[in-house]
Amino acid sequence: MLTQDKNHMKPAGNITKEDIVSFEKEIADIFATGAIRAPVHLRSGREEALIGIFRDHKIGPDDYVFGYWDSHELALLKGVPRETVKQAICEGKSISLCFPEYKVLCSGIAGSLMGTATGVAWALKRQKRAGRAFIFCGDMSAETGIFHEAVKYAYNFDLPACFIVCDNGVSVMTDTRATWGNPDPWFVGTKYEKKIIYFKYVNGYPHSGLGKLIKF
Ligand SMILES: Cc1ncc(C[n+]2csc(CCOP(=O)(O)OP(=O)(O)O)c2C)c(N)n1
Repeated sequence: MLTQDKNHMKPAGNITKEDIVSFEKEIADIFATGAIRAPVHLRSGREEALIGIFRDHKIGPDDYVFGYWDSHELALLKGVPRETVKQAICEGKSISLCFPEYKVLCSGIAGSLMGTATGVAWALKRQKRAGRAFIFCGDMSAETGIFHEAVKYAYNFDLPACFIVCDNGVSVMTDTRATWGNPDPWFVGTKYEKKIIYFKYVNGYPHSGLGKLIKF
């Protein structure tokens, strides 16, 4: 069953790249007016990769999606109506979008939720319930100890968990690869790749905001 976007009357599975691009542009324009009195993290350049992951893995109503400060696209792709996501962002919740009724749970704290998501996957398996946990994070987040622990646990117990690493090369403005002294993420060539989806992209927006001072 596909979730309906009430405002656009469009099934979540039919969200297009153009839908996502226009949504981020709409939020950027609102943010530029100073009407949103909180951080906003806009993203572009990974629309097709994310759409492909939701499509190929048939991410649906039973599945949980965990994300971080940059989760506008995830909420839309999971089926949260466009106007609902927009309203939450305008209320200042862009950095930690949570729509429990759609099983979308996000946090602005780097490294958080990895254990939560793994625990959800553990519970789903133990209770023999349908659904999986999908955890979307950035390249620097994927270098944290808690990411390694969560992937290791999910792998060892073959939990229904999938970690998606969206690599834009930087942590805010710090070069992730230079920081760790390796051209590849730590998991490349390890058995843990089985639990990880990895792709690179170039973010068309600054890490946060619009790259200029916005007065509220
Ligand atoms: C515990 C904690 N420390 C620092 C920050 C500040 N912070 C926000 S995003 C970010 C960069 C994370 O880099 P990455 O995981 O690659 O994410 P992306 O570049 O995709 O946003 C940092 C350090 C934070 N949110 N939480």
